[in-house]
Amino acid sequence: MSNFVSVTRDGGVAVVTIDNPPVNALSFHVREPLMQALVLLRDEPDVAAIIIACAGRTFVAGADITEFGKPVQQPDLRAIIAVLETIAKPTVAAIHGTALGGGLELALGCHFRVADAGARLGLPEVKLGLLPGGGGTVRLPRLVGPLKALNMIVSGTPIDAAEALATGLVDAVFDGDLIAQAIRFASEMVGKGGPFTPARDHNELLKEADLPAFDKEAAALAGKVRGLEAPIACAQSVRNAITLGFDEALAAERELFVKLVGGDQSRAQRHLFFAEREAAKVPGKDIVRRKIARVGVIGAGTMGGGIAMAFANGGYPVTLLETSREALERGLATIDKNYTVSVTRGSLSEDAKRQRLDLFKGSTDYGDLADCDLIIEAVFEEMAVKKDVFGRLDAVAKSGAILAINTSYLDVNEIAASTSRPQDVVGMHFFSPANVMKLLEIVRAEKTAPDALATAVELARRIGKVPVVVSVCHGFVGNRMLAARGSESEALLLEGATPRQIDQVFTDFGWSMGPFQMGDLAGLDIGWRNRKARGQTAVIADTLCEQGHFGQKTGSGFYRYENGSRTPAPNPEVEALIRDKAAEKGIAPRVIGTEEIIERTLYPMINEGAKILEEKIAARASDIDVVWVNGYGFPVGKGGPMFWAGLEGVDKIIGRLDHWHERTGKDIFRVAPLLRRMAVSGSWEGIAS
Ligand code: 3H9
Repeated sequence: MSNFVSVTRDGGVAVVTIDNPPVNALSFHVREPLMQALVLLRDEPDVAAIIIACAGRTFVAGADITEFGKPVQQPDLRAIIAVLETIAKPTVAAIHGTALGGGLELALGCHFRVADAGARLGLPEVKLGLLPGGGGTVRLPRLVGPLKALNMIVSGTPIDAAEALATGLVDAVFDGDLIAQAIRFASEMVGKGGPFTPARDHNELLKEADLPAFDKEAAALAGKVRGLEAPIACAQSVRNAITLGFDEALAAERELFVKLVGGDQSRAQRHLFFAEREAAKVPGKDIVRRKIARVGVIGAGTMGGGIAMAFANGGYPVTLLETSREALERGLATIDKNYTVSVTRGSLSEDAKRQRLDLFKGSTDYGDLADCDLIIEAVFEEMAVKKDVFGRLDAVAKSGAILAINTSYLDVNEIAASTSRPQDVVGMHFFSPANVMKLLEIVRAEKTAPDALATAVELARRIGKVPVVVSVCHGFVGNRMLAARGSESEALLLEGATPRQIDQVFTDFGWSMGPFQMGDLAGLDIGWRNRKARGQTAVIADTLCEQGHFGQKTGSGFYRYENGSRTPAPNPEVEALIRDKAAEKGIAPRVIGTEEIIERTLYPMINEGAKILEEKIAARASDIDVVWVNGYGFPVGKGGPMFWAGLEGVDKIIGRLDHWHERTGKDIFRVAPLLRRMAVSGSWEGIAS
């Protein structure tokens, strides 16, 4: 029929195959021939049943996201599903890989769904700031019940084939040749005879729906989403499926979809979807990746243990090295305990825990790292200590092994130069807890070989991380921009703001926590140690640390944490300390407004981001967004600092930075030339050279 949709026959069963690599998205060039095929097959007397299947690695993974924001070309997905539902002969979706978003909605338009045992099915639109706009919110509740549908649609998390079978989303699960078995299934349905009922006419589960229970669950979910519109719209739309007739609910879904797809939050989240994928691309066409079969981790403390778990979770055997048996036993016991917590929470099976623990081999002998293909150190953040470790590694690691430095600030070039093989050295800046946090800054040193870099990036994706390649500078992308924000947060305190007020501005903006709460959580001593190493000061934070107040771990920091609580309570001593220090410096407190807090904390971050781009520490503005959203909690609905700069208005940002520079003379407000170029061109692209 076309390059993208073909039809084959097996007796009376027609198999329509979509072939639109890489993920069979429902682009216009697929929808048009698909619609034609369905209309033809519907009316063809020799065809008794129709199967919709896909070539390649997956069933349809959704609408084509690149088409959003452009005029819709007909037929759209809704029109195709409407035609599907006019077909009297049995229609079967044969699902392998992932049936996501519009892909699952297409399948919901069929009378039956059969799936490969490894398939996953879901409606992840919420992660793009959308709701399922092809009838998913109206049809899914009819098959799996409103509560299950609500959870699937608001979380966006796919379910596996076994669960899909148990919930009634699919009618059969097969191992082996899916198409052959789907054909058999379709023939059986033909044999049984109709009429066949499409999902739209299954109202049984809706009639039984308990609206108060639904509303309670929806309210609980809404409480978790902090300023995001899409999850609320998703819940509303599923509720409409219960309270309105099918067509009315479908029309309401459309209305909500159109509103979301044109809004800034969805634009921001779509930007992040592509930005994450772009960030994982390393230039250079035919780079052959090195083979990584075993990973070595040096240091079994919090960071090393977390890194080791991250690799074991990705299926890699790990050699974990410590200086003493006791430290090693302690580290392994913590890993065991962490997995046990996951089992207790139900997120890991006992079997999976055992399999992961079996991947660990503990050692206190550097010689045991000789069979590792990548070795990452997580020892104390001090140049001399790291160089010592790399000297030892140099002596034992096999030729071609990648040697990775886990550092937040140190000069990776200097450490690489201290080895005999700088081409094999990269930086891998994990974020704590390393088994949980997604971001991984991969540091390309001056002499890092392209294949070593590409291997590290690919490995990061394999273990479920979001990698971003950065070059060497103090603090790389994330911590360097954080420093710009941090110094001004302190200055605002001295001028009259309180930690709680500043943190509140951040949470109102959409962050999960503000800078002071985050400092307390991470441990104020980390920044203190780093400042001391660089001869820098932060009056309030330094004084707190000198007095032993490191944040949550000591029960007090900018806030108080009574009786081991994690909930911050105001700390009157800190407020008094701020007043004293301000008086010492002759600063008279004044009332500080929300706008000023934003201008003096977030605008300098964007300015620093522009400098980072100018210096080619990051390759793209969108890489910076990926760092901030995945590593530091920048609100996804705002797309990261550089994307948000466009929403806020770069002219406005420059105007206010100029104002604050004139007023304070501080370098963080000196506008980067690249930011001025961005104001003229309106885009970050193509202005960094
Ligand atoms: C939707 O369906 C709305 C409807 O309800 C309403 C309609 C009216 N479109 O992730 P990968 C590209 S919204 C366009 O690296 P993996 C991706 O950019 C959609 N492009 O592969 C990348 O391109 P490149 C709901 C897409 O194996 C390449 O494919 N669906 C789309 O790690 C490979 O992607 C979703 O949100 C798309 N829909 O993971 C699912 N999807 O090579 C989104 C991917 O140039 N997709 N691309 O960088 C995914 O979650 C993953 O891609 C998937 C495969 C799990 C499928």
